[in-house]
Amino acid sequence: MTCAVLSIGSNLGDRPAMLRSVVDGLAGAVRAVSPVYETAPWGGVEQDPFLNAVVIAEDDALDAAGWLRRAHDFEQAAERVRAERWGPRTLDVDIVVCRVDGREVISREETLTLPHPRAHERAFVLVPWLAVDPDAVLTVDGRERRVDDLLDALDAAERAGVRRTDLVLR
Ligand code: PH2
Ligand code: MG
Ligand code: MG
Repeated sequence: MTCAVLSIGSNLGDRPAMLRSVVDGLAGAVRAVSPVYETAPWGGVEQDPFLNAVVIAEDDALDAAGWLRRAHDFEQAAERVRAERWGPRTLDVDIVVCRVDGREVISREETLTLPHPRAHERAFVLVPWLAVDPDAVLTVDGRERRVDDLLDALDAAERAGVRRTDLVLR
């Protein structure tokens, strides 16, 4: 069994439709979809707010590289625009963690770093993830950490930048 926690985000174009394209595309592989949050841009680039959500998906046919290909396919279908690092984009699909038969995949490849190296610093990932998995854990610097503890450790300002909306993705 392979399972992926996907962080999806958009701040250009029809933002809800961009996020829905991922949930619709994953179809029967979807196990959980978080609420949608409007989030202050992270990373220091001045830009419009994002919509973010987390999707948990399972598909025995995909390994970590397979999930990465799927993520890129969704981004390409959204005609992803991405001029600068951490800048505006129609759709970003990041793999936060991937598990194969219950074991977390650790990858240091240039094209795929798992778990996502900055997920633990981002309330826009941790808040939606906790909404669908209150016991979520994430390996940070080789140590398994509870995601609720990681969120508590962030600045209040970072957490306050993540606001739940009434949008529903499925
Ligand atoms: N994605 C980025 C850069 N900054 N900020 C928020 N709030 N949400 C994002 O999804 C996001 C971001 C580039 O991946
Ligand atoms: Mg990203
Ligand atoms: Mg990305």
